[in-house]
Amino acid sequence: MSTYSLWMMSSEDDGDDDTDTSVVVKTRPKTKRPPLYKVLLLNDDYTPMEFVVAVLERFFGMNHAQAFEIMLTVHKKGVAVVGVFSHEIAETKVTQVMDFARRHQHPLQCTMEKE
Ligand code: TYC
Repeated sequence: MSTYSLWMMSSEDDGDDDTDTSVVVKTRPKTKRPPLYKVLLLNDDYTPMEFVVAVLERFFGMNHAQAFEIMLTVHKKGVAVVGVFSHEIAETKVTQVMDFARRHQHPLQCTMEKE
């Protein structure tokens, strides 16, 4: 919030202008950026590839080619980061994916972790 602080340089300043050695010093306004969270998609043996592609298109705004590529990465490596968001948005994405998977009776898992 504060941009400036006032440092009194004279120990015997009686308020007269002639001895006032005050100096204005800049301080850093320490505004911390909120932490970011990775949303991870996990591989399993049962969820159809096309369902995962649809999830990535629907909830992560990927086009079909991007979605297919990320799906294949998860399939081969076991896990991939599918997005990085604020805590609230990441939580929403995880909930949306888990609800969608459950509704379609697929065991797809989606989690989040602090970056
Ligand atoms: N391994 C699944 C299959 O062979 C496909 C799959 C990919 C599942 C990515 C989950 O997050 C996943 N049908």
